Amino acid sequence: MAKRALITGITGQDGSYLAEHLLAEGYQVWGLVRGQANPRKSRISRLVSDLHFVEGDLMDQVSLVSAVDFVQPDEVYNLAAISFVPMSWQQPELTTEVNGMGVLRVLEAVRMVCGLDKSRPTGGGIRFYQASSSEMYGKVAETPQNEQTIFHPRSPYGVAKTYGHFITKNYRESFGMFGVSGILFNHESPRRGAEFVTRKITMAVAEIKLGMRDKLYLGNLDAVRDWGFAGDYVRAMHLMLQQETATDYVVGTGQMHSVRDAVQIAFDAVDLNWRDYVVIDPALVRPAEVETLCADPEKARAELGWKQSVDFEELMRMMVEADLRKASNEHKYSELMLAGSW
Ligand code: NDP
Ligand code: GDR
Repeated sequence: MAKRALITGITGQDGSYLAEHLLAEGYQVWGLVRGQANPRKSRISRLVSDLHFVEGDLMDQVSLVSAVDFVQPDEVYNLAAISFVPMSWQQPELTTEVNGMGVLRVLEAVRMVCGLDKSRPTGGGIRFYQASSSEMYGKVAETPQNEQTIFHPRSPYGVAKTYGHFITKNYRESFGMFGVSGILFNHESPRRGAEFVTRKITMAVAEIKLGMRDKLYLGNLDAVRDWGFAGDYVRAMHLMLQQETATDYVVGTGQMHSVRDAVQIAFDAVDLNWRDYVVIDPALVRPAEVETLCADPEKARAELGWKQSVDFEELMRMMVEADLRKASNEHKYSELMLAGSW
């Protein structure tokens, strides 16, 4: 019998890559989806015939219990979240509800369906993955950051993720649940949301190259991140749930780059000078910035055998190429529309 996986956040960047990976591994893959005719299903449209869907929302405990009970999964991957950090200052309560309390609700759904308690310390059969984040480190105490580094989150997003992280650990310690948190550093792809800095840059570069616009507005160019490819990171999520013991892992490349480096690589890829196009907009600077993040992924490498297959330059070029193809198709389409030949 094929293993069953339930993915919350399946319509997101990571959900789409994880669904592909688990299908390739022979899983029956279920996605928790919310809302009517969810417009974001486009990321997984080519997989739709291979996937199964169940309705639910991280704000609604009953829907989560019903979903877990209906699917009877072997593995639950909790990827759903409000994931754009600046939004967490505008909607701190909603962010805390979804990214913090939402984790508790999924854990409770798993616990209720399994009837987990101390008399069943192996965890009742459902393994749980929580999408923790390097944003929990925030104002870093040491570089690089590993599983022991102290958290000092700098946004309502980071604070809520820290709650999700510890409640997962607590359910592991309290109920013997097989619950793990992957502390993942930034990972990107051509499917990355348009508001995140790498994709914002690559979309702008493509449109500038095609003459569709002439400026790119950015905030802090000095921020440093450890950026990897999302397709690599979902392999680590899966591997974490295949181990004998549940424990948390840091996943990242161990390489640091600034936003300025990302800009430079992307503009170089189309032979343009970024200084002619980039404008600093102080409104895009965050109330409390995370200046520098860099992973120490040694434990994931040693215990999971995980390593990245795409480096930062390749990643940025891959994204520029994908956005050039996309923008040029849209450009051709609008020219045909204007010429009245469509
Ligand atoms: P995305 O923003 O692309 O996807 C977020 C997903 O969460 C969407 O599928 C969205 O569904 C879903 N969602 C939001 N609110 C709810 C809700 N109330 N109930 C159910 N589903 C909801 O994020 P990513 O794929 O980039 O990230 C996946 C997870 O990993 C997130 O938890 C993120 O915080 C975390 N993370 C991401 C990192 C990264 O660099 N990408 C690094 C570290 C952690 P809908 O389509 O309905 O809006
Ligand atoms: P981050 O990613 O906040 O690290 O969270 P993002 O790409 O939004 O920002 C990275 C850095 O770039 C700086 N920056 C800008 N960012 C955006 N979005 N837009 C700009 O114009 C801009 N200019 C400079 C930011 O200040 C920041 O320092 C991502 C999300 O996927 C989270 O969900 C995840 O938990 C973390 O990565 C790890």
